Amino acid sequence: MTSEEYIQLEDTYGASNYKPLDVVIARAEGIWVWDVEGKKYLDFLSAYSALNQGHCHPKIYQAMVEQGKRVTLTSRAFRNDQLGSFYKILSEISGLPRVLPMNSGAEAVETAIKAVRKWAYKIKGVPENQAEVIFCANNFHGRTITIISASTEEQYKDGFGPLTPGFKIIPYGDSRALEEAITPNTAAFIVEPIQGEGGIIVPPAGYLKEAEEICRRHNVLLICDEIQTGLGRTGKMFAIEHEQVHPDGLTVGKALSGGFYPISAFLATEELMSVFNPGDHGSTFGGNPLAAAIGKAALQVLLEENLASRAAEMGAYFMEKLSALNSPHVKEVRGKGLLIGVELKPEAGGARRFCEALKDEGILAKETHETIIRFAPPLIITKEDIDWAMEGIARVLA
Ligand code: IF1
Repeated sequence: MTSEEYIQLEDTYGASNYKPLDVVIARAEGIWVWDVEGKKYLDFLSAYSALNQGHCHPKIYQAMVEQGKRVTLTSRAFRNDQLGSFYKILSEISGLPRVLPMNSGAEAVETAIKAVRKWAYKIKGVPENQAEVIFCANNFHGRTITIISASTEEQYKDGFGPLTPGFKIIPYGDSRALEEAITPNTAAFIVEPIQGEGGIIVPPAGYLKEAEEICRRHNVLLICDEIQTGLGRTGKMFAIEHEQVHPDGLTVGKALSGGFYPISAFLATEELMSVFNPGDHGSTFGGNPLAAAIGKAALQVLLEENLASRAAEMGAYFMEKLSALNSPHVKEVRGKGLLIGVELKPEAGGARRFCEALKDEGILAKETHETIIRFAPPLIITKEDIDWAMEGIARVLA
């Protein structure tokens, strides 16, 4: 079958909830993917940062196959021999003592929202059903009805009401706005260290640290959503490390499995996680032994290959090259590590057509918010790979 035939088949049966680039990927390895005609592309999206280790990493694959022969699913009604060691490595790298394993990022965020609300009622003493959670404008934390209730993107909410109450929205990067939004009923502030979908928005230096101090002062929990910024992407294992921020809770997902399997988790302090009693919360696949084995291997690869510091080095190199282009279409190059956004000027006609042109150069990148091209390759990318890509990027941005 040709790409066109695959597209036709997909469009005959599928819901049209995405508008993908028309590249039909049949094989992937490391930073490269091949379409059904055998054309090769460099993957600058990494499935929105779920492939920090690169496509089909052999070590993670090996762990999946080995565990897949032993036992894949026990449910949490029973125990298994993989979960405890997965908890341990995740707790050690995050510095948080307790782990609640889930599957998708949204489920980890939902877990965090449940935890902070219950903490407000049972520990802070907020009156029942009065807990408030503060989010930032332009946030992205997932697609469930509760999570989109905190979104400022109209399209994400349109037609899905009635929405979940109890959320307040403040501008991103403004710690005074945070302090002003806090009331005696505030349970938590949930924030991305860098806004991904929002357009790779890096907050002012010191913002997260100020937010941490304000939350501590007002007995409000700080939850950082590191589902996209975590696991090496911004040049540290977690983006909060850039400012030595210590949140009460953290959500992780995406690269937690190296792209092999949906794995996410909510990590928290003893006090916050203590709100969950047996039977309060869970999921059929949450904490399954196959996920745990894959997750352990995915984390070991990050550590053994020093992917966080590689992201810092390669990201600095790549951003310097992008800025040096001095493209007439580019308004700003921003980001941290290998989470990079190139914002185009309004008169450039939108990022989509640049992404189409990049595809013809063998480069897969995705636009966000109309005018921004996101560049987030696997963290294993080398300077030679970047130099190769820069030739095509330079032609398109010229
Ligand atoms: C889509 C965006 C990125 C996330 C953060 C939680 C989640 C995500 C910071 C939920 C997921 C994905 C969702 C995917 C595209 C992608 C995305 F464009 F939607 F916003 F990365 F920026 N917190 N982001 O980035 O995790 O439930 O998806 O596992 O919905 O199109 P999930």
